Amino acid sequence: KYAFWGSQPVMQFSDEAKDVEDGPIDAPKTVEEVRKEPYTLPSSFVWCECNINDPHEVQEVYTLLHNNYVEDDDAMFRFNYSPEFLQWALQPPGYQRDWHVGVRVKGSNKLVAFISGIPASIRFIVFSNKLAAFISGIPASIRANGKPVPAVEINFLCVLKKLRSKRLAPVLIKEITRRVNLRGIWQAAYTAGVVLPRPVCGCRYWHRSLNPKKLIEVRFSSLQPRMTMARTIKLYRLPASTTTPGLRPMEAHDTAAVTELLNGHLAQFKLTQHFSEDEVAHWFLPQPLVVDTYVVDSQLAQQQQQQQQSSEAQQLPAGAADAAAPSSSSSSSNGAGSSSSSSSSSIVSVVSFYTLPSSVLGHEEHNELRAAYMFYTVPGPTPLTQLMQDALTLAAGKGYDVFNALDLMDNASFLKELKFGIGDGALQYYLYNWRMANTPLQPKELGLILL
Ligand code: YNC
Ligand code: MG
Repeated sequence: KYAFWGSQPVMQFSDEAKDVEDGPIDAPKTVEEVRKEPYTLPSSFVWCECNINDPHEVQEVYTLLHNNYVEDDDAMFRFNYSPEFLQWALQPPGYQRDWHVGVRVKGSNKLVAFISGIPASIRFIVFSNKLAAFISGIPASIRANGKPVPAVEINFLCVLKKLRSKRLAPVLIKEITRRVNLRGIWQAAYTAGVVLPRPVCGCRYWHRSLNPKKLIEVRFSSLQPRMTMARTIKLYRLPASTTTPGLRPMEAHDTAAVTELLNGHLAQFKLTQHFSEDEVAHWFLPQPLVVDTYVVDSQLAQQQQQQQQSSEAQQLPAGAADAAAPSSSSSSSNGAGSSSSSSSSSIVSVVSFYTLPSSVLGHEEHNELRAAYMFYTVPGPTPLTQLMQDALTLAAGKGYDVFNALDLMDNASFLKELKFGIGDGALQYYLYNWRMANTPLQPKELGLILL
């Protein structure tokens, strides 16, 4: 069992006793010690770099994944990452083209396998249990001592269906590891549906129906006992507009403020990512059908409130306007005006989601499920449930069929109230060449979202 993973520097199922210390598993190495030649492929295949900027090459990766990437257990749905999404996901600041690794058939040149790595600063909390307990009275921003470690996130491992079970995957993994090590990076994070040695955290997906009729038609969900379609549609109906004052799409000039909010918020989690401003601009600035980010702008909220007050005042009989003004200004209930941020920015909250449709396999009427996935969110003074209700409202308005979220970070606090249902199957988080004390983490201790 685990012929490959048993030989790798990952936490093993047999070594849980070692989990009192944090840090690298392998003895430190230098770049000079890293093997210079690519690993050997079976003789009919060759390595290639996929140029994701090239419309033809990104289409080749798209097609490989479209036909061969992750499916649900019943083979009814398959992830269908769009070419635009792949360009976003694979080309963050500092991306390396030789970490977009393909395998082609000699002669025909057909792309038959792929694996990718992207740079990311990962913050691992490095306290032993005792120290963490002792220190938990100290504010999270200080407690999260973890200096971010340069690492990679590995994703989009895929082998053509016809070439499965031939041990190609371990060769792809060793080759990307070599290429990452050649640049002096020794740690990685990745997720998978399968259980491998040894998860640092196990999460579950939850699903919120936005278009219940279609979800039932494609058998993503089923009509609950004693529920009619009409009642189901009514149950999941969302308001026509959002409720948080000052909510608007993120713009480029918000980048510094969002970076500060995001890193400050994420510092409380035991395993998370640290973002530079360039990375925030890349990962969060809205791109249609790729990523959507909204901010709560307290200045805008105030303006909206004043506008509302003056229009209310105009509707009141003469003399009543003065009396009405103070009471309505004190009725601001969402707290968006009370930024506690030290900077001068008026951004107090962030909410984001990305677009990842699935192909519906073998259905006469429908061929695509339009899914939004919750990305990083900073509630700030806005109640998280309210912020997420607005995200659902926005996603429904944009025509998504379902909104998905993991049970990590503080998400358990809103999932049931906002009518998410738990999905089948888990998403396991893994670290390469890093041991963490006190694993598995609870999902609420995890602050890392991979695409
Ligand atoms: C998987 N998902 O256990 P053992 S997630 C990692 N991640 O090894 P073969 C996997 N390993 O048990 P196949 C894996 N699935 O002998 C299987 N394995 O130790 C292990 N599916 O290899 C498996 N994409 O080539 C076994 O299997 C060995 O032909 C068997 O290929 C596997 O992207 C796969 O689910 C997944 O395309 C390519 O089934 C294929 O079945 C496929 O005989 C559909 O492989 C798509 C799919 C996976 C999505 C993902 C994250 C990948 C992380 C890889 C590990 C990265 C480590 C860090 C590297 C950088 C380090 C630095 C610094
Ligand atoms: Mg294989």
